[in-house]
Amino acid sequence: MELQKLFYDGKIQEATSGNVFQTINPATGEVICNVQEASEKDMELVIKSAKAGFSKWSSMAPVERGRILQRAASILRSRNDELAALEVLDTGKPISEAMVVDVASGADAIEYYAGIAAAIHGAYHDLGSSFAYVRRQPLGICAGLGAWNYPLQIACWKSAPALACGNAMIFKPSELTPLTAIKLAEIYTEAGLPNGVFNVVQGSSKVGQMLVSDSSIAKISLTGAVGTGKKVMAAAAETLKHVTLELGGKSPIIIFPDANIEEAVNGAILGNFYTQGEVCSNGTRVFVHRSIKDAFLKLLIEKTKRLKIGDPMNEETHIGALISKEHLNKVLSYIESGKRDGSTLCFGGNRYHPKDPATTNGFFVEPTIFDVSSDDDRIACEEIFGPVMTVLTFDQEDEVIQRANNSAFGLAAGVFTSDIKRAHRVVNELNAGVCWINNYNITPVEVPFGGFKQSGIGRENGWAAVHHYTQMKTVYVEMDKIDYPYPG
Ligand code: TXE
Repeated sequence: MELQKLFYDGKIQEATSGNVFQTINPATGEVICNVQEASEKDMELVIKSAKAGFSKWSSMAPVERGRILQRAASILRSRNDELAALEVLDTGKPISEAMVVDVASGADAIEYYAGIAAAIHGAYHDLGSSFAYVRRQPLGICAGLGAWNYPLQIACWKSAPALACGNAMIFKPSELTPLTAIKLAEIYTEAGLPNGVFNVVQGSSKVGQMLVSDSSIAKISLTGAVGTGKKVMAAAAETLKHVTLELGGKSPIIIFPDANIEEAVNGAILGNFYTQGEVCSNGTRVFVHRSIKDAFLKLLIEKTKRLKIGDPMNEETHIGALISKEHLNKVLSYIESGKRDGSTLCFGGNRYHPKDPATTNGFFVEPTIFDVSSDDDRIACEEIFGPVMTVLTFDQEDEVIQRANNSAFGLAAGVFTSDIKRAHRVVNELNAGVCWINNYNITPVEVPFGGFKQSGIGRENGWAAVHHYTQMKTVYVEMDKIDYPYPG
């Protein structure tokens, strides 16, 4: 694949840093291509382009902005298969997922915010002899910092509301998955987006830091690790930027005795092994009531045995490759710590080498299930970000709520029960930004997504994102006269 570059002023541009980095195919361990890293000089040109783009875009009628975004959504959908294959090449995730989730969920977001663009409104306040109105205005140039698990979806989830609200965006994909954000930039341009409104820069955290520290940038939206969120928020304070953070999690799934066990097993598999476990909202602490624990584990292992690991481009594959050798080793080290801590390894627990010579050196690990005896074990507390499920046993409702909430994270939670009162009673007590009852990881763009506590700040999707990508201006209109303010 050809050398990857930057995108600003409506077209592909050479970077001038002289630095290139490689992007690796996780399924084979081979280099896909080189990517140019942006320099400070490049960033100045990108910001200049974004300023020009913002000026044009923010003065356009919102309904026209919506029309351009609608066109972008339909072009994106028309290129689903090509972009899904490219995302698989870059991330190692199975094609069976990318074909139905990654591009489609990005297009859904662009389509949803295209419809909202002309509906963004303020308020009118009758003050008697005078009146006031409140209007929502764009922030200016917003920066998106992407993670590597859903590169194209993240680029869409950040750019769609930003652009619908009249902002310009500079997006930096993760250095581990640089390939699809540029395609989105080309699609936006083809749809009629003015030059400079959506720009893509490539590089590591060094380039991310250039964005966070630049005073021309009004807002940062990050998806990434908790540690990164803290660094970005601290650095953004220097120029008092708006910040939204989508960070990690170690979310609970709670399965009560009256749950449909097969559906609970399906939910636990969906919430732990889909995208080989590289999903921030995964329910990796599965609390199962003691009375159904054996039946749950038996069916879970039976279904997990059927999962096929291997070449992500094979439509039969369920478990693809982890993003990098380093990440594979991180996940394997957690598995080893689980074995050392005395948890019972019920299934998996090893690196996997497909027989196919093309993928035998890929970064594969078996879907792994631990029956954990202590909530304090590392594998039951820390985000592993791989296909490693910890199963914990509980007896009482108030006990499991306390244990589920006993985490620095608060991203998501799942509750499986057929008792509707219990479902809402428990969800009411869970400290999590997104909760699912009798399902898991379903994230329609219409509803907000984001976490409590260390899992982040702010929300993506839904109308909530409009509040994060606009600022309110109050206008007071005097219809009478103004008197001299002092007596006499
Ligand atoms: O995130 P990183 P990565 C978590 C998960 C995973 C970890 C690493 O725990 O193990 O994040 O994933 C840029 N200033 N999630 O590498 O390292 C960086 O270049 C400015 C959860 O994706 O946090 C990248 O573009 N920018 C997540 C982006 O920030 C900086 C999904 C994220 O990088 C920066 C994926 C800095 N100081 C991983 N440091 C989710 N919530 O879905 C890094 N970056």
